[in-house]
Amino acid sequence: MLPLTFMMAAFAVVTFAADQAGQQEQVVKITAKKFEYSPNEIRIKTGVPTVFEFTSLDRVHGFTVPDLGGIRATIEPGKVTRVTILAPKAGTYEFHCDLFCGDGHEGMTGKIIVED
Ligand SMILES: [Cu+2]
Repeated sequence: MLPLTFMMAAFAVVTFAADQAGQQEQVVKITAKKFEYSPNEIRIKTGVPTVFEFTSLDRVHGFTVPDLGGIRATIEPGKVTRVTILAPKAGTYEFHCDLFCGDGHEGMTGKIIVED
């Protein structure tokens, strides 16, 4: 009878620590459709440029963040619309659709939560 051999496997858990000083641009993909953005709550860091990549699943929608210098974009179906967000300070910044897209348009909102 052959002795049983047990092999011990060691699993190394590799953690990637975010390097605050050398942070790369972040990309957040967001879809827009009547009458919501998904996700509609986005967390970013102060001072880290974050590219929002929008696609529309139905029609033309808008995107604006009044408290971040009035940054805005028009999101057209069939293409990717990129907007770079750079928040100078922590806080919660509301965004909304600024192109009328039908009944329910008023509720097409979201927020950007900026943390240090
Ligand atoms: Cu709208």
